[in-house]
Amino acid sequence: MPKHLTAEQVEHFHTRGYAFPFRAFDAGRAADYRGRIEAYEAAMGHDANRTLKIKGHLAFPWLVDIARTPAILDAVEDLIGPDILLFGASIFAKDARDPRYVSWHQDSAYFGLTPHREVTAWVALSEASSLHGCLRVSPGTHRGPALRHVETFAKDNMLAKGQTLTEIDEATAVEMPLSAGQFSLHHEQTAHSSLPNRSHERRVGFAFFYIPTEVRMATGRGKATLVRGVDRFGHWDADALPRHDLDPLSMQQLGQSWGAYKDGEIRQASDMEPVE
Ligand SMILES: O=C(O)CCC(=O)C(=O)O
Repeated sequence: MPKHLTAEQVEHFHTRGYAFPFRAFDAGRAADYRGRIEAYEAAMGHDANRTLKIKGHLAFPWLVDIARTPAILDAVEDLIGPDILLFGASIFAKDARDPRYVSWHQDSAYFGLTPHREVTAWVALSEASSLHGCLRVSPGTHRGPALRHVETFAKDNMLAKGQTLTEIDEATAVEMPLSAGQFSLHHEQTAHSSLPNRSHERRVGFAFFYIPTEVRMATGRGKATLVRGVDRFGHWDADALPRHDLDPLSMQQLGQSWGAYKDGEIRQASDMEPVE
C-alpha cells in the first residue's frame, strides 16, 4: 500500500518517468523558505543559482529540513523503498521575464550513480506555471539508453555545461505546472527541460536528489545523508550537515562538490565504460 501516491501514480511514474502534482507544505511555508533564499541572495549580493547547487542543502539546516518533509519522503519511498539517502540538492530560480532556460537533459548523465534509480523531487517555492517556465519532461525517456549530451555552454542555459540532448521531440513534452508548496517527481533518466520565464513574477524551485541506499557512485565513494530508514550497504560517507546557517565546514563541502561538477573532470555517463 503506497504511503503518499496512489497505485496508479506509482505505475505512471514507472512507465512514464514522472508524476505530479503533490503537496509538500502550504503556500505560506513556501513563501517563508523563498524569503530566506532571497535574504541570503541580498546578503551575498548574488543570485543563489551561482552557489546553492549540487549540494545546495549544505548551506542551511532548513534546506535539510525541506528535504526531510514527510510528504516528500513518503512519495519518494513509494518509488524507491524505505531506505533513502539524499545525495544532493540544487536551486533553479528564474527572475521575472528571464530569458534563461534549461535545455533537454538527463540528470543521470553527470550524477555518476549506479544503478539508475535516483528520483528528483522538484519543490516549488513560488508559483511555477507554464508562463513561469515550469519543468517539462519527455515521457518514457527513462526507459531508453543513456543519451549523448552536447556541451554548449550557451549563455542563457542554466545548466553548468549547457548540456543538451538534441534529439528530443518537442511535441512529446509534458509540462508539470506547480503552485507554491507543491512538488513533482522525475526519474534521473527522464529527459527534462524548462523554457524562459515569461511572467512578471520570479520562479523559484529546489530540486532534491534521492536514492535508495543500494545505489552507489560508479567511480569511488560519495557523500550523502540518510533521510529515512537504515543503510545496510555503506556505499556512502556522511555529508557535513550544517550545524547552523552557512556553517563553514558544510560550505566547504558544498563548494568542492559544485566546483568539481561545473569546472572539474566529471564526464558524462555515455563517455564512460559500463561498470555493471
Ligand atoms: O527548474 C528547472 O527549470 C530545471 C530543473 C532541473 O533540471 C532538475 O530538477 O533536474
